[in-house]
Amino acid sequence: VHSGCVRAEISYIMVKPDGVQRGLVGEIVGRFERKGFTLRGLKLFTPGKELAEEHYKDLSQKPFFKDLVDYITSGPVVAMVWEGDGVVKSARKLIGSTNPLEAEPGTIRGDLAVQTGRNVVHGSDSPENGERETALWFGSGSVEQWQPALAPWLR
Ligand code: FUP
Repeated sequence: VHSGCVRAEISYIMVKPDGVQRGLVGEIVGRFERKGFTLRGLKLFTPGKELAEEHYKDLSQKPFFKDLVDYITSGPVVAMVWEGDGVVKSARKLIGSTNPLEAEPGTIRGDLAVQTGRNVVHGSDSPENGERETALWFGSGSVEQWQPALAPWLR
């Protein structure tokens, strides 16, 4: 339960270009909906190099950085913001390990992916990065504020 000025936790979740190309958007969105998180923002577009580099700036020294940026900018992604108590950690569990071969069955990557470099979905790794990435992809203050019209015990 959140009172007026307390900001709920948000995570930036993205269906990567391989997920969009493979027609997995509905499957992935559905898992977050069924879990019970609240969708705050969603858009489909092809990100530019600058945006992808900023998003993955912590990995800029890694040998796979260029391939990663090429992959993320290769076609449309579905950028989303999901809100809820503990959403960052829970989303990481729903997504599964970075290497899909090590991801548990039942997770998105465990069920739907094979290669680390084509692991279909991104999820923020901390609440701070949830805020940072949301501001980066959606602009600060641009996500929708709404409450599901269901009674809390039905969410
Ligand atoms: P994750 O938080 O699970 O998305 O993983 P990281 O932030 O460590 O990595 C971000 C992305 O870099 C991964 F989704 C895929 C890519 N990557 C590689 O291509 N090779 C690696 O060895 C590690 C990550």
